[in-house]
Amino acid sequence: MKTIFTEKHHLRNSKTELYGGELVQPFERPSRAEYIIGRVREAVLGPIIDPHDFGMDAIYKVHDRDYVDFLEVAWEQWQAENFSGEAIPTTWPARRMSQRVPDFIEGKLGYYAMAGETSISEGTWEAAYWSAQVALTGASHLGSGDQGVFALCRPPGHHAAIDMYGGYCFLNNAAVAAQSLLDDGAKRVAIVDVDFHHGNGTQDIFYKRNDVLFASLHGHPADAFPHFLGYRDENGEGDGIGFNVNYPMKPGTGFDEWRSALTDALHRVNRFAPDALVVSLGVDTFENDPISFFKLKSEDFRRYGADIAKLRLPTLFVMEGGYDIDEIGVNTVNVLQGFSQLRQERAAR
Ligand code: Q9C
Ligand code: ZN
Repeated sequence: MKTIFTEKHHLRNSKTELYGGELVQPFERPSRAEYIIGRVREAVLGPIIDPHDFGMDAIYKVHDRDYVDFLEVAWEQWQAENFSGEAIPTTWPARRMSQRVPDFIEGKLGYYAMAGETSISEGTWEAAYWSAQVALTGASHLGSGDQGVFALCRPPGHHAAIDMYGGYCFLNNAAVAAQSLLDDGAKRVAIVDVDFHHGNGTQDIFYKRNDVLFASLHGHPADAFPHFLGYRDENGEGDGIGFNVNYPMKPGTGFDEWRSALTDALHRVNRFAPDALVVSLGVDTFENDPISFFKLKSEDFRRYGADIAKLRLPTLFVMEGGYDIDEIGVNTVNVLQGFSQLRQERAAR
C-alpha cells in the first residue's frame, strides 16, 4: 500500500493548546507524524510518495471562500496587532448574537472557530494546505486503480466544517478527497469515520447530500468533544436524509461493542454501493489515549482493518487523530496491514 506524505507537516508546530485552564504543549504535535511514517518504513508497508500540488480549487468545493481567505491571512493579521502569543479566540457569536463577520482579527477568530483549544501559529495555513494536497494525491492514486492508499495527513481535518476550524483541524482533508473522487467520476462515495471524536466537520459538509454517505463512530457528545454534534438522531437534511449515520458510545466502550457499530456502519456502506470508501482514520480509540475514553487494544486495530477490507472497495485512509505517541505508529499501521493482508489473501484465492 502506498503512503502519501510530506515533511511540510512540520510547518504546523503550535506551542500552545488551551487545556484544563492552562496553555500546554499541543497533543497534536509533529512527532505524531514522525512516529507513523517511522512505523510505515519499519513495517515495509509500501512506497512513500510526495504529494502533488492540485491547487485551491478542490478546497473551495467543500469550504467557503471567505473562510479559506481568513485562514490564509489569520496569522499575519494576528501578528500585525503585536500580540505576544499565538492566535486564540476568546469571543463567539453565541445564542441571540449577530452572525455578521467582524473586521478585527479577534472577532474573526471567534466567528470562524468552533472550539478554542486550537491556536493558529506561523505556518499553520501552509501545513493545512499541504495536508489537503496529501489527501487529494491519495484520491488521485485510487482513481488510477490502487485498491488501498494511505494519506498521512497532518494537521488532521474531520472537525473542520464548511466555515469553521477547531479540534486541531483547519481544512477537511477527507471531505476534500471525497469531493475530488466525485469530480473525477465516482457517482457515490462513503466516508466512515473511526476517529474517537465525532466528525462534525465532515457531517456538516455533506449533511444535505445523498451522493456521500457519512458514518461516524465516536464518544457520545454528552461526554466527549465536540460536545455539540454527533447525536444518533442526526440523520441528514433534505436530499441528505438517511445519508448521515452516527454511533455515539459511552465511556469505557471496548472493542466488541465498538466493532458491532462498525459492522452496522459497513453494512450500510455496502447497501449504499459506493464507488469508493474514505476512512477517517483516527487511532485515539486506543485504550491508552490521553484525551479519549474507548478501550481498543493494538491488535484490535488489525482486526477492524480486515473488516473494512471485506467491503472490497477502493479505499483511501486519511489520517485524523491519535495522541498516545508511543503506540500511534503501531496502531495506525495495524489497521493498514489488517486491510492489506486480507485483501491479498482474497486476491490470491
Ligand atoms: N478533554 C482530533 O482527534 N479537545 N481532534 C479535547 C479533551 C479537543 C481532537 C479535550 C480534541 C480534538 C482530530
Ligand atoms: Zn479524534
